[in-house]
Amino acid sequence: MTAPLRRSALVSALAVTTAVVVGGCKPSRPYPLDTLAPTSDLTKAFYDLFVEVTVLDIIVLIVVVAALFLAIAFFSTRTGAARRPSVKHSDMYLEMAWTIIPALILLAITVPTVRTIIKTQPYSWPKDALPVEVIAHQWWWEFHYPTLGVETADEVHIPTGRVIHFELFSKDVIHSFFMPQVGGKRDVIPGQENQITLVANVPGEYYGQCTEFCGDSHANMRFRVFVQSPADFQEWVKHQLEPPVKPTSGPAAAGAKVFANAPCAICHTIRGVSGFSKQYTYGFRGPDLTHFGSRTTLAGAIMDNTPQNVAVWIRNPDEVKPGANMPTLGLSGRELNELVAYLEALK
Ligand code: HEC
Ligand SMILES: [Cu+2]
Repeated sequence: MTAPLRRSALVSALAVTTAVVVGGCKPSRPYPLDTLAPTSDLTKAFYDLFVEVTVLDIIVLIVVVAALFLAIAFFSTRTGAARRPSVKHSDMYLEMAWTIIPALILLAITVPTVRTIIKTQPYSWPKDALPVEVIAHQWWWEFHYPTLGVETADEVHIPTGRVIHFELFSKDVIHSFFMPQVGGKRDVIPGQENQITLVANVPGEYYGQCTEFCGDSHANMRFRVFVQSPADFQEWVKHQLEPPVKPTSGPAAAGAKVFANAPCAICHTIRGVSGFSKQYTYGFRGPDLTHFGSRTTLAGAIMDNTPQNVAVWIRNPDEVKPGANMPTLGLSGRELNELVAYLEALK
């Protein structure tokens, strides 16, 4: 009698250890691409589903492992004389049991899964939702706010507590829009409009990343999401709508001239100063630079926006980001420094 008792103690110890290890897997913050730290209704719905299914999985695991250990404990050969298993052609009850039980488990997973799928579809959105157009390019993200007249790149700002309606378009190949803590992931497909609706709840700076392999610099196609209080968001919009800074003296003013004379202007819009012109660029356009200096990152959020990094980028974009669709224009020395001073002045 003591042997099975010791064995059942071992079984319970194993079950408890498993539960503790699995339960302890939730990492501490901050991990920027962590999907277990939801900050919107959308990511919360995914997270809840994940927890529900994981709990069910653990219950199944415990039952199966316990049955296995009990079988080992009670049916192993003890005397050395091999016991032959009974031979049966079939067992209707056993077969029914192993068909019905898995069916019930699958049903238990299906119900919350389908509920989450329905809950996270952008079937309808309220009239006061904020539309944000997301245009994916190899390898950067363009953001338009059609109702606000704002245009920016690689850094999207959204207010808390309001339905955001992302409309996803691609200029070239299939990309995927993913903000692990805020929302997504949804494919961005040329010739088709996909959508995401969500309400963000927690102000902060979050990471985004293209998650569909889209060419050489796929891994360099990142972005940032700034979730702001409605008042801070209004402030940002107001600033973005202001005309660009026009420096009148110093290196920045000289840089404005370099910008106008170099081919930068045919790909980059600076509102009221330059505009993208398709005929020279074979359709490649670059990010709107009207308020470039107010962005914290550049080139698909792969570098911090510092004068040094901007100079490195302009000197040779391809070296920073293999395959980048911005040409190397051979600028260096004073011209380059003036150009950088101008771009950074575009706060
Ligand atoms: C043929 C079009 C083209 C020309 C000409 C061009 N660029 Fe670009 N530029 C791009 C593209 C495309 C990107 C985005 C690259 C990426 O991130 O993959 C870019 C990105 C940038 C960025 C980073 C912007 C951001 O928000 O991430 C800066 C700054 C920039 N260009 C400055 C310049 C300057 C200065 C010149 C002129 C010396 C210039 N560009 C000429 C196409 C062009
Ligand atoms: Cu991509």
